[in-house]
Amino acid sequence: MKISVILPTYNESASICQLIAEIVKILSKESYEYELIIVDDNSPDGTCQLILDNFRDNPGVIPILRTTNRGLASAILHGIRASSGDTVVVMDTDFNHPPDLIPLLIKITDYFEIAVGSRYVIGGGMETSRMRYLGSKIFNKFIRYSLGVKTTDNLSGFFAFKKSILDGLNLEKIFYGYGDYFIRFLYIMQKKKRFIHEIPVVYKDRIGGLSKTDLKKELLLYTISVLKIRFSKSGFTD
Ligand SMILES: Nc1nc2c(ncn2[C@@H]2O[C@H](COP(=O)(O)OP(=O)(O)OP(=O)(O)O)[C@@H](O)[C@H]2O)c(=O)[nH]1
Ligand SMILES: [Mg+2]
Repeated sequence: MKISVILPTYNESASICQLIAEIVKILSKESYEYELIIVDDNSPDGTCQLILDNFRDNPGVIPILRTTNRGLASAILHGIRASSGDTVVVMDTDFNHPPDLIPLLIKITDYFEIAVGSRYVIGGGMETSRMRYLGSKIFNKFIRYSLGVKTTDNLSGFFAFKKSILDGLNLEKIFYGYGDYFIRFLYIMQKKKRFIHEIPVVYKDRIGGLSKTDLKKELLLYTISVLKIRFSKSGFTD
């Protein structure tokens, strides 16, 4: 089994080298064949060059520099398409998503097709402000009830899956925008009756650099995304 870890970056020079080093250590310890695909959207802070300078000797660390496109979801899709593993892990690159949970997510994909790190199952949480946690929790309930999905964290973005589940899907219809791609991904996978298992994750605070998330803008974008799925004639599954 080969693992492909997809790491989207925009101005993550403060944490990316530490993150890559930790993931390499974790996957090597588990004796997995692996590749880390970092998709950088030409970060002005030189994230991509920093990776080249530090990991040139490791063929399993593959930075991709995108200069014509920008955006979280399309970067993830770009990484998935460039990957050669049969199990894919997707995560943020600022330590919000704790890398030590990667082996558990991978193990779960032996039994379920998709493993998701959730802040809203027992044991999960967020180290950030209580307001942000509560706001996100309430919004996730809105997603669940609007779309009739069982998953509790539809904005997680920390997940692992068998790549074969993407076969035959129109991925451009899912992987666009920002964190809302994950709402579409989980919705379509549940419509297709894929086996999904959520494990508790406590989001850490980013360890450096600046947030790319504009909460008000994302809230509006995510609400529109949910309503589009809810009211699409085909139920978004064709
Ligand atoms: N390639 C690429 N990655 C992006 C882009 N925007 C954000 N990212 C990455 O997506 C992840 C999530 O972005 P963050 O800024 O951490 O968003 P957030 O987690 O909501 O905000 P924080 O609470 O500050 O961590 C990070 O790993 C970013 O580097 C983009 O346009 N292109
Ligand atoms: Mg973050």
